[in-house]
Amino acid sequence: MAANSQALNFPHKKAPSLDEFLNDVAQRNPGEPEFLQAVHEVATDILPFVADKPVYRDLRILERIAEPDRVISFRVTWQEDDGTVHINRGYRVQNNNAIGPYKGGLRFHPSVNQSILKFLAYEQTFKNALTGLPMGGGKGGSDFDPKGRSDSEVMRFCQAFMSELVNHIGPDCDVPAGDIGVGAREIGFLFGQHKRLTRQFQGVLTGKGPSYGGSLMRPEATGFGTVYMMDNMLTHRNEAIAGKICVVSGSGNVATFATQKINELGGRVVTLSDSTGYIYDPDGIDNEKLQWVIDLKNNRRGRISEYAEHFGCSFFEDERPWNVPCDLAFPCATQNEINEADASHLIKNECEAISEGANMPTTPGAISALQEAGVLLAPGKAANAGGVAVSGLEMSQNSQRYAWTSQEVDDKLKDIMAGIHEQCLAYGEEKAGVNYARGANVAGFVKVADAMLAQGVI
Ligand code: NDP
Ligand code: 2IT
Repeated sequence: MAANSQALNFPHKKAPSLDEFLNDVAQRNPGEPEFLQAVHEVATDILPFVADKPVYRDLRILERIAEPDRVISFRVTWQEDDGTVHINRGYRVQNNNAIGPYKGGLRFHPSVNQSILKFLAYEQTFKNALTGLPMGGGKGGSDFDPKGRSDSEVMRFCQAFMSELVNHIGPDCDVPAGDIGVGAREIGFLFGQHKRLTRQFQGVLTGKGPSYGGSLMRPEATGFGTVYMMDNMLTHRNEAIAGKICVVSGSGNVATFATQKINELGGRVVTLSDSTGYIYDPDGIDNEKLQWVIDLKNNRRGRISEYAEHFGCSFFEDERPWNVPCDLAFPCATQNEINEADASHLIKNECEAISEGANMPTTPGAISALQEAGVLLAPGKAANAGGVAVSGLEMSQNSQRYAWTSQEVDDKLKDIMAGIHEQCLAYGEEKAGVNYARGANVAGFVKVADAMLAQGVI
């Protein structure tokens, strides 16, 4: 095998210890705590795995994935409606394209910086591998805050952002999509500007509207997929979502569609949140109330506290929902939203399982505590992969100049999530139960690593 013969040309190298590896990454990436956190979490599982596999170890596959192929940053200048000039910073991190074109979302949020986008692009590399579709890992975005901006301001920002990004993306090179702060409205403006600049109608973005090449079910895919992952985990132990009390954080794309699918499967969602706090509705957020939330967030662009006023329930300002008693938890807002104190509440309340709709929502200390307590934990790179999976299906449909029905896409999404669950079992089954985090890390790594080996030292 070509990969083995390459390895034979290398002198035997001792695998670095976890500390040596992390010190090296820390020195090369100062001031990037989120990136280091993501690399640490994967390395903890992969270094022992490669220790007796010289073909991966000597060719330094893990070290290569932890150095993005490139990080592009650029100025974005745009004007407010009153003429005020604003300067933001835009980024695209192209982490790894061993198994396909770079693929991953764009995040518009004031917290965005290089560390956050590097962690997201790194995670995306393993996540995309788990889907079984040919997509490499990338992520991008800007510290632009769409909150409180008019549609025309958002449009001008998107046009300015795309005027630079256009130089770095393409349907066979890098295909962005949405993430926090980037939904259907923003994708539409970005697509329009890309088309204007290139004079090409291309599948260069996913999450497009269905009238211009978007896949049916892409809006639903991440939230639905996160619930399918939970369903797979529970089915594996002969249980079901029906009748379970569910705590969901966030109230955006992922949280709302996760809530819809939980309702359909007979669970009861009692919380939603945003950056100002959470609402607790013990009667459950049924589909009628959920439609009200979707309108609040997508059209009126209001705050979740308005739900408590409208439906007469409690709002907890500046708090997160993890101390609410629950059977199942679905963090669907942002990174590091479950810390050790939150984990101890979940454990005390006998939460059984967590499916991460968000990327890296659980801190390392919280992960250890939850795993030790026997709480099932599906990591974001497995549990929220349904979104990018349907993005991959959107790329396939664009290439074929064809559109599948909602049912066809949903069936494929279910199969993909079942396949991800199987891969987690294949590499994560342990005496004490299934370590889904380890299973996802190793399965994702093996796929990317084998492609890198086949393609030589580049
Ligand atoms: P949205 O912008 O639609 O919604 C984000 C939600 O999270 C909002 O309720 C927002 O509240 C809340 N939120 C964002 N930042 C913070 C913060 N710092 N503290 C507290 N709450 C916060 O984004 P998505 O639903 O698309 O994304 C949610 C998560 O899911 C992210 O981690 C994203 O990376 C991940 N994800 C998204 C996918 C997708 O397809 N969209 C795919 C896979 C993962 P507020 O409105 O107040 O800011
Ligand atoms: O984190 C993610 O997987 C996403 N934001 C979706 C990426 C995509 O390309 O659909």
